[in-house]
This record gives sequence, C-alpha cells and structure tokens, in this order.
Amino acid sequence: MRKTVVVLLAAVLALLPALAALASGGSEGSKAELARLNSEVEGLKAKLAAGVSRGDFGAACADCHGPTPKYPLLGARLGYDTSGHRNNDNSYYANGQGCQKCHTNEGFIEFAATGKVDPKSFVAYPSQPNCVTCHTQHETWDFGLRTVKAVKLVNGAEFDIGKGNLCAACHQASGEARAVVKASPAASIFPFWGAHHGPQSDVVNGTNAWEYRGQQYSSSPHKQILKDGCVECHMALPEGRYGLNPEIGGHSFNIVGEVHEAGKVNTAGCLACHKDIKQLPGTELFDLKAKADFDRDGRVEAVQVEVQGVLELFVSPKGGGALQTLNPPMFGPDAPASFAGLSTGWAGSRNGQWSELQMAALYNYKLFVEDRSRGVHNATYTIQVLYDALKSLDPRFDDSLRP
Ligand code: HEC
Ligand code: HEC
Ligand code: HEC
Ligand code: HEC
Ligand code: HEC
Ligand code: HEC
Ligand SMILES: [Ca+2]
Ligand SMILES: [Ca+2]
Repeated sequence: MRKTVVVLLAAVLALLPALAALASGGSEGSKAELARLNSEVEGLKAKLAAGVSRGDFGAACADCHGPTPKYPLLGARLGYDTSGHRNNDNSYYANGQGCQKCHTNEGFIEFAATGKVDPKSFVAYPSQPNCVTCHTQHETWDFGLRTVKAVKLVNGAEFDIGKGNLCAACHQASGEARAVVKASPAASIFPFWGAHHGPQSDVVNGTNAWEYRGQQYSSSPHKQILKDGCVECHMALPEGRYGLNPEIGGHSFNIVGEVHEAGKVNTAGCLACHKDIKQLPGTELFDLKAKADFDRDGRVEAVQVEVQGVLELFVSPKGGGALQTLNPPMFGPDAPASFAGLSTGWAGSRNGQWSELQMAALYNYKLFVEDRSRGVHNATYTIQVLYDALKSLDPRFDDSLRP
C-alpha cells in the first residue's frame, strides 16, 4: 500500500514542473493545457485522500508485472539467468576491501549514489549484480539505467561511450600500470598479480597498458564509432529461431553461447559495419581477416587467431615462449596462453629477480589475456603493446609489422 501511495505522489510531483512552466506562459493553448493538468492533479489528490484501490495498485505495476507487459521482463530474466553476472558467484567472496563496489549489487548501488564504498565495511547479505543493480525500475518505474555517467578510469583517462559507461563503471583495471610495475623478487609475485580480471574498458579505450618510452599508441575505431560501445556488441539480439538462445546476446551479455551442443558466435552486433562477418568454421571466433601475419607463422589468419598467436609468443603450450624462457621462468613449459593458464601455468619460482621490463611484459601479457576478446575490443592497441613487450625482452624481435 505504501508503495502505491508513493507511485501516486510521484505522479503528482511529476506534473508540478509542467504546471509551473505553463502558469508562467500565457497563450490560449497553454491555458487549456493548464486546466487539464490541474484537473489531473486534483483527481490524483482525491485518490490519495480516499486511499488507493486494488485497481490503481495493479495499473502502476502492470507495465512490468501484468499479463501483457510493456517491457520484456521475463525474457530478459531468462538471458540473465545464464549470465556471468548471475552465475560466477563471487559476491560472497569479493565483499569488503572495496571489492563490493563491483561484485555486489548493494555495493554498486551505494557507489552510484555516493561515489564511494567504505573499504573497511562489507555487505552483510551480498547479492550478485542483478536487475536493480543496473536498472532503477522501482524508483523511476521504467528501465532507466542506474548510471551512464562518463567514467574516470584508474589512470585518469576518461571512458565515455553511451550506455557502455554503465559497464565501464565495473569492467576496468583496478591499478595504474605505471604504479603497479616494479622490478621484483620472483617469490613476491603471485598468479593474481596484475591489472585484475576485468580490464575491458581500458583496452577498448586504448589506455593503461604499460606503455614503452618513445613509442606512439593508437586504437581501432570502435571507441569512436559505436554509440553505446559494450552494449552494442554484447547485448545485440541474434536473429532467427535457432539464434534466439537465451545464452547469446541480450541479458546473457555473452557473444558466444551454445546452440545444438556447439559454440555459436553472435554476429548481430557487428553486421551493421562488418557486412560479411561470420563465424570461423570449427572455432568460437569471428572470421574477420587480419591486416598482416602478426604471429608470423607464414599465414594471414583471422584477427583473433593472430592475436592468440601473438600471446603464444609469450606463453605457449609447446614451450619456448618469451615468459617461459626467462631466468627464472614465469610460466611452466606447457602452460596455455589462456585465462585459466594464468594460474594453472604459473611457475611459482622461489628464487631470483625480475627486472622492471620483464615485469612490464608480464603485466601487458596478462592485461590482454584477461581482456579475453583476442583483439576484438581494440586490435591496434593490443598488437602495438604486445609487440613492444616482445621487443623489450628480445631486441632481435622483428616488429616491422607493428600497426
Ligand atoms: C573495479 C571493479 C572491480 C573491483 C573493485 C574488483 N573486481 Fe573482481 N572482477 C571485476 C569484474 C568486472 C570481473 C569479471 C571480469 C571478467 O570476467 O572478464 C571480476 C572477476 C573477479 C573474479 C573471477 C575471476 C575468475 O577466475 O573468473 C574474482 C575471484 C574476483 N574478481 C575477485 C575480486 C576481489 C577479491 C576483489 C577485491 C580485492 C575484486 N575482485 C575487486 C571487477 C572488479
Ligand atoms: C549489468 C547490467 C544489467 C543487468 C544486470 C540487467 N540489465 Fe536490463 N538492460 C541493461 C542495459 C544496458 C539495457 C539497454 C540495452 C540496449 O539499449 O540495447 C537493458 C535493457 C533492459 C530492458 C529493455 C528496456 C526497453 O526499454 O526495451 C529490459 C526489459 C530489461 N533490461 C530488464 C532487465 C531485467 C528483468 C533484469 C534482471 C533479470 C535486467 N534487465 C538486468 C543492463 C542490465
Ligand atoms: C518498470 C518496470 C517495473 C514496474 C513498473 C514495477 N516493477 Fe516490480 N520489478 C521489476 C523488476 C525488473 C523486478 C525484478 C524481476 C526479477 O528479478 O526477475 C521486479 C520485482 C518485483 C518484486 C520482487 C522483489 C524484488 O524487488 O525483486 C516485487 C514484490 C515487485 N516487483 C513489486 C512491484 C510493485 C508492487 C509494483 C507497482 C507499484 C512494481 N513492482 C512495479 C520491474 C518493475
Ligand atoms: C556492478 C558492476 C558491473 C556492471 C555494471 C557490469 N558488470 Fe559485467 N560483470 C561484473 C562482475 C563482478 C562479473 C563477474 C561476476 C562474478 O565473478 O561473480 C561480471 C561478468 C561479466 C561477463 C561474464 C564474464 C565471464 O567470465 O563469464 C560479461 C560478458 C560481462 N560482465 C559484461 C558486461 C557488460 C556488457 C556490461 C554492461 C552492459 C556489464 N558487464 C556491466 C560486474 C559488472
Ligand atoms: C566490437 C564489439 C565489442 C565491444 C565494443 C566490446 N566487446 Fe567485449 N567482447 C567482444 C568479443 C567478440 C569478445 C570475445 C567473446 C568470447 O570469446 O566469448 C568479448 C569479450 C568480453 C568479455 C569476456 C567474456 C567471456 O565470456 O570470456 C567481457 C567481460 C567483455 N568483453 C566486456 C566488455 C566491456 C565491459 C566492454 C565495453 C568497455 C566491451 N566488452 C566492449 C566484443 C566486444
Ligand atoms: C559501428 C560500426 C562497427 C561495429 C558495430 C563493429 N565494428 Fe569492428 N570495426 C569497425 C571499423 C570501422 C573498424 C576498422 C576497420 C579497419 O581498420 O580496417 C573495425 C575494426 C575491427 C577489428 C580489427 C580489424 C583490424 O584488422 O584491425 C575487429 C577484429 C573487429 N572490428 C571486430 C568486430 C566484431 C566482432 C564486431 C561485433 C561483435 C564489431 N567489430 C562491431 C566498425 C565496427
Ligand atoms: Ca598468422
Ligand atoms: Ca597462427
């Protein structure tokens, strides 16, 4: 009942600015409008005074909870239920020390309202990022987003790409590369050292890798030409009956999902610009061809295959990668160049020391593995930084293909 009264009160309040504006105007049309609005306000006031009926209650909620809702609430939930936001389950673990800002619904709402969370406190009953984390449905009575303000990344760079700003509030590196990278005893470095797991905004933006003195950096044009950035690629709805698996696009936030037991990539968010883009057969990657043979295996392959190949020049399951042949080695001889391999493949040396440039190479390698798009977010910046890192470890590395 109290909620319903609030809804009515909100309706009255929403009318007041229009009334004020009209009252200060003077034309005949606006006088008629003023009279109409006044009578609407009187009606609402009378309802408030008389108490609220079941019918009023239902009407205020039916847009979303009625039998023929205006918004596809239930479908959105079906997708959300397959998402990492729902299922990765770190809200209980990553609670406190400031982690709650991104990992808990409660922490993010506090952050959006006040600009901070108290690192010394924690959320007593934390929940995963969910509908009310991103939407203000019971405050504005629509699907407005909780925040789309431009985001200042931790190195001071601004991220400002429409609705993608919501994503960037959480999916950003937690440290500044320049401050994190130092010459270090090997024993002091653990598998979770680095940029933290979600540095996608920094990568899309083309900032906050450990950049090399004397080099120029640039970006693929996605950050300039996608109006809503992250949202356009990750939430585009696939077309067609078989494409409409709740695991792909929409509120799954996934670009790759399973259809008939095989990984399917969603091209819906790309087709407006990459007209012929398809899934690369036998993979969960896009077939967009690279501009050059960046991993230098003699073939010009798809962009994501080339970027994976460049990552394997650092750490390869066949051994011999630049971070596997340091003394001491950072990764074991059969470590995969993947997100999981960052911990399972870590060598864990107890002795020895790594130089600043070696630590910078580790930082940059991890940054682009943790980004996980294999160049789709920003192929140009990714290859530039990875090439500079390889060159810094081995001056004989041929970087003539650097974009
Ligand atoms: C600025 C926002 C932010 C902060 C602060 C943050 N995280 Fe995260 N974290 C993320 C995002 C975003 C992901 C998911 C990234 C992805 O899957 O690519 C993530 C993923 C994780 C994962 C999952 C990694 C995996 O193996 O799948 C763990 C564990 C984690 N964070 C722990 C923590 C802890 C502990 C803290 C506090 C010390 C913390 N996070 C602080 C944003 C943040
Ligand atoms: C991580 C953030 C996030 C979460 C969690 C989230 N949404 Fe959304 N939602 C969005 C964004 C961003 C859009 C806008 C998409 C667009 O413009 O294409 C959106 C759009 C919508 C829309 C479409 C609104 C319209 O005007 O057409 C509905 C309905 C919706 N969300 C419902 C839900 C429901 C229900 C849940 C929980 C089960 C949920 N959302 C969870 C971010 C989120
Ligand atoms: C703009 C859409 C919208 C309107 C209008 C709306 N709701 Fe909701 N409501 C939601 C969403 C989204 C959820 C979360 C759904 C989910 O978790 O799948 C929700 C969930 C709920 C829940 C479950 C608890 C919770 O918060 O998750 C209750 C109870 C509820 N709404 C009551 C109401 C009432 C009463 C009204 C009318 C006064 C109302 N809602 C109007 C969107 C709306
Ligand atoms: C409130 C912070 C927050 C917001 C806002 C947010 N995310 Fe996330 N996102 C996370 C966290 C935290 C995780 C990992 C959840 C966990 O570990 O429990 C995650 C996971 C994901 C994953 C799954 C990664 C995996 O490992 O499976 C994708 C994809 C994703 N987010 C995309 C987006 C997109 C796109 C947006 C914007 C529409 C967005 N996120 C908005 C915090 C956020
Ligand atoms: C040009 C399209 C595009 C844009 C823009 C984009 N992404 Fe991605 N993103 C991808 C692709 C493609 C992948 C690789 C998906 C895969 O292999 O599962 C990916 C991977 C990810 C992942 C890892 C998902 C997983 O399951 O491993 C996260 C998290 C993510 N992106 C978040 C974001 C965020 C946050 C933004 C905005 C700052 C963003 N993306 C912008 C296309 C895009
Ligand atoms: C709004 C237009 C637009 C959308 C949407 C878009 N892109 Fe792009 N993308 C571009 C443009 C323009 C370039 C620069 C092309 C060039 O340099 O040849 C580009 C570059 C790329 C590159 C790097 C190419 C290279 O050789 O450097 C990849 C990979 C890529 N896009 C993948 C994707 C994927 C995958 C999607 C969808 C998930 C997507 N893009 C969505 C416009 C878009
Ligand atoms: Ca190649
Ligand atoms: Ca290759």
